[in-house]
Amino acid sequence: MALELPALPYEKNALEPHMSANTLDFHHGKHHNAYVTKGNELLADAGIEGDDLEELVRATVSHKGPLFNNVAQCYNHTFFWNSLSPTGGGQPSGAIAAKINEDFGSFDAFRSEFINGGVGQFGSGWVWLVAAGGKLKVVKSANAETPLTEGATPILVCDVWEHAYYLDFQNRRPDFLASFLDNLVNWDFANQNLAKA
Ligand code: MN3
Repeated sequence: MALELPALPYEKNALEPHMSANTLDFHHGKHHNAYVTKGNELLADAGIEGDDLEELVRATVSHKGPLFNNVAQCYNHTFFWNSLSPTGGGQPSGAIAAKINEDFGSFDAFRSEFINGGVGQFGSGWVWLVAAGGKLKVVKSANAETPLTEGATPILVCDVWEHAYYLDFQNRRPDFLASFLDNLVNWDFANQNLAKA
């Protein structure tokens, strides 16, 4: 399969005022699209094929460098768009709510750990909620790195590259992370991923 730019699962202005259509124009239409274009060139050069995006990420991890970076960024961004919802944010419900309480002690403890993880990622990267070894954990990854290749099941992700928030929040990454959790995070998607973990 070739990499493709997926349609956003909501209208471009549907996340306003928390994430602007302008941010999505650049972030989805330019940044993500550039990873698709470059990733397809490098996959063709390397003669690597796969049936789905996760398989391509696993097939390129040993290559490191631009090939893995562009393919993994396609996976990470697609996962990020699905981690957002116009009706998201706030307290979780369902199985993910109980599991967060079990593994972090409380929703507030999880919320602090997730925000601190994103703030503490020096430079570009991602902060994730993952399931690993039967437990939920907050992990961060640098640049294009993804817990998919570390044996963990991704549950949610927030992009903390500056391009994810600079147009809306300028340098205020902590405010962006708080807004992600309070206004946008898609707990239905988290529950779907937890069910597969
Ligand atoms: Mn990004």
